[in-house]
Amino acid sequence: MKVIYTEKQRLHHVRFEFLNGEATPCFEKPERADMVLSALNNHGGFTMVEPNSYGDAPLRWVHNDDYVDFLASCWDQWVEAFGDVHDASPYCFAPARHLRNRIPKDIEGRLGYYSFDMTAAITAGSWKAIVAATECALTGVDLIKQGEHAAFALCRPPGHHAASDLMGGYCYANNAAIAAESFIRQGAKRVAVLDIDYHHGNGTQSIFYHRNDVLFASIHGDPDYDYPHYLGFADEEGEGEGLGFNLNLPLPLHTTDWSVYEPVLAQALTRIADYKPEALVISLGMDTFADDPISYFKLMRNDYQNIGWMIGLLNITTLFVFEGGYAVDDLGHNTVAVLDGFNKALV
Ligand code: SP5
Ligand code: ZN
Repeated sequence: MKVIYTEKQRLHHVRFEFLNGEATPCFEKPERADMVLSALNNHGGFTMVEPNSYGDAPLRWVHNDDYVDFLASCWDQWVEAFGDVHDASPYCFAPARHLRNRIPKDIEGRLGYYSFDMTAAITAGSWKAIVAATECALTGVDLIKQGEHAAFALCRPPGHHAASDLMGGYCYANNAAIAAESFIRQGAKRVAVLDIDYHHGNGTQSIFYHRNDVLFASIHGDPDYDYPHYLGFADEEGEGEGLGFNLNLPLPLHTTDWSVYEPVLAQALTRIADYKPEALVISLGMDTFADDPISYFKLMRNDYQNIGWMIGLLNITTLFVFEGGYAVDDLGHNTVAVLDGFNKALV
């Protein structure tokens, strides 16, 4: 299987995030990708590929122009105001957007306008890394269009929390949504996105909520009790033409082990098979692992092999897009287990 990765993604390295009432070193860090790369190398059978250049036009397929322009210009505007000592981070937000949707000129006003939380800071190299991550996903789509049955886009920063004009949850550009849209723009009539990150893919859901050409299915911790708190409930089924094409499968935080997870994964895969998509995008979050430092599910190494196997049995061309996962010591092995299980289902 081909793996698309570039060192350019290292340019994004946020120092602190806000967690449990304090500033703490950011869990989403470049070492995460290093662990996956070394596990892929140790395992063998994976071919590393550099991404092609696509520029920022594909971001604009699913994100607003003004939001993309903001991402591109944020760091320079921040440095002008505050220097380059601290990462650019919001302190206020725009819940009154529905009353007055006005974008202020000040950088702090703009940061808050385009954020839904305090865990997506912008650093000197963030914009280059954000574009590079989308390019990894887009290259994966093009490899599949050229005949690969599957590919793995090792993206950083992750993307599934990013909405059309909002960043948050370590996410800025929605790599999986851009990949799905690329399949559509290259002629696919139906694409499915299966999000198995521990956290609900609120960004991806919102991007495709009114559409029936992209089915979104997500298995995640119950948002009544965990992040992203305000979306991800079972009664969110899509709207308008999109009604019936959004499937949320929230699970209890502390009691979800393989025996709970497996039948729900089977349910999601059945829905996807019934939809008959021409391509499948997996938002591959590894934070469902028992030892993840910010999540509560209890999946184990062997379970990841099974997840990959079950996805592989669908026999649909599949792009894996890396999302969360913060237990760095096990992150590589667990990720490889998914891809290895997928490959074993094919033979
Ligand atoms: C890409 C990704 O995995 N982003 C996740 C960001 C989650 N950040 C918020 C974590 C909040 C943890 N608090 C849990 C309290 C449960 N009651
Ligand atoms: Zn997550």
